[in-house]
Amino acid sequence: MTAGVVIIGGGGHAKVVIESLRATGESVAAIVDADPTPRAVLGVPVVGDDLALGDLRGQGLSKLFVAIGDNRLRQKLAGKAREQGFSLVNAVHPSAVISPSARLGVGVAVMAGVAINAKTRVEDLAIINTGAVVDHDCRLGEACHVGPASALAGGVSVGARAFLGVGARAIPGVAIGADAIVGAGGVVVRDLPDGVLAVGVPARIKGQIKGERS
Ligand code: JB2
Repeated sequence: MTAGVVIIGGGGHAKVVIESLRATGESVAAIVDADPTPRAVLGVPVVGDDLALGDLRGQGLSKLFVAIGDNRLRQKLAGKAREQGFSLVNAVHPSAVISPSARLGVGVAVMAGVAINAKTRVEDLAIINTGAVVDHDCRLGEACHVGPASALAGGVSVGARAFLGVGARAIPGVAIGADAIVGAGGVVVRDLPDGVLAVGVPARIKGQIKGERS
């Protein structure tokens, strides 16, 4: 077993990632999950927990994707995988439309039906979820998550590990801080500081997210 992508995490996000990878002709070799109970996820064997990564690397597997929705945990696990010599691949569904002038980092998930427009930059480990629209000149920070059917107008910036819930929107040029959360359907019309929870239309700050989530 020397070909194929190793997946960290065997939950809901992994299912979508596995099908995106397969849709581009990539094979998926194995999953490691905190619950190492032997099983298969969409036909991919769960071979152990994160301690199994060393063996998989030893078998010659080198490509890896962290399919964990929690932004901070995804970032942490990606760092550990890189230390073990894995290279992070992207999972970009073939139905996504990505501008030739957009730039993607590594470990990025771009799900079915996404549009990413000119000169947008997507940093490592970001998730652009199903049907999201990201217009021109946006900057999506490391390990952020733009939820399903979200829409960002031109020039929006999203901080590292920020999370936009399903159907969230942002008007042109606003900046959403690192670790901020925008609730489902929220419409961001002015800048949001780091670490706040904002909900509603227009999105209003409801509080500060305390401590590290992982
Ligand atoms: O440290 C870990 C670890 N912690 C949790 N290492 C590894 N290898 N696996 C870990 N896990 C595993 O991640 C859990 O045992 C579980 O199997 C999986 C998380 O699955 P869950 O379905 O709860 O969440 P998800 O991250 O796959 O999906 C979330 O994020 C997506 C973006 C959900 O909110 C989805 O609805 C969402 N689409």
